[in-house]
Amino acid sequence: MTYPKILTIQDISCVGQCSLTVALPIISACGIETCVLPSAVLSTHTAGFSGYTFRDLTDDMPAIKDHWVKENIKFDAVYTGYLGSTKQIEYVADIFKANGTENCVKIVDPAMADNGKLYPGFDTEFVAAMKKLCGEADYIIPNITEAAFLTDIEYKAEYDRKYIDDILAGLSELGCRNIILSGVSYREGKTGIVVYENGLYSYYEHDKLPNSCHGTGDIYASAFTGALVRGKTAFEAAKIAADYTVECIKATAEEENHWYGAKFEPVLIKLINALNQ
Ligand code: PXL
Repeated sequence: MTYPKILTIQDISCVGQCSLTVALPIISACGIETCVLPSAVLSTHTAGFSGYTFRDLTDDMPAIKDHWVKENIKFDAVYTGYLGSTKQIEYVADIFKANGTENCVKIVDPAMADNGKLYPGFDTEFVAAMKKLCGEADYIIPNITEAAFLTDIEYKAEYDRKYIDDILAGLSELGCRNIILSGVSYREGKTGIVVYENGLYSYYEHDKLPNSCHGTGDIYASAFTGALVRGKTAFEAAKIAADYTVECIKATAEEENHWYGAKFEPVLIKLINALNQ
């Protein structure tokens, strides 16, 4: 990959520092050409705002794909985030096949749930389709809630290593080769990332900050994707993305009223520096 080209498929929440408004700047800052396919346009994200607009772009996807096929446009990596409908998940699988280079890296963030609950608008049919898509991915990046839905294992806020091992086994059964499981905390004041590559477990632990903000999952997945495509190993990419996300949360804690997203912009330079080390 001399000058890699990524396609990222997720919604545009016009306001809210999540999905495409996070993925596009972060992956671009990693020095990678970033193409986008918006899955939906919302006036804001759905976590904490009410009365948001939602324009589903599912029906536009096949024609966009066909145009790219006609123009012989191929992507070295495809990274998916929040998808707007079950049908869209099927279209994404078509894009994996039709628009990926021979060694295209497929990264799926099954962005659909957090804190034990599905996001508004998602149902069991969507979860079933997401299970299939995860089976086709090279890397999946769920949090524990998403992993619990994907494996039909009961969500627990407190757990031990055995619970995590069961989740990893369940995710592997879907067909995922590499699993990046975020928000795994085994002790007070700490949290971390499990990197499970072809059955091998490793763990990067870092401080758990007292404040949390919306959109950090998208920041994490975008930074991971950027670092991976820049040639870092999965573990290095997981570490770089975790350290960057922590910096974003710290930057956000300085302002009380910034509840809807994380201030990822001022600390982008730290991500770039980490990539160049
Ligand atoms: O950050 C995930 C996300 C992305 N897009 C939309 C969302 C959410 C989470 O709530 O609502 C529209």
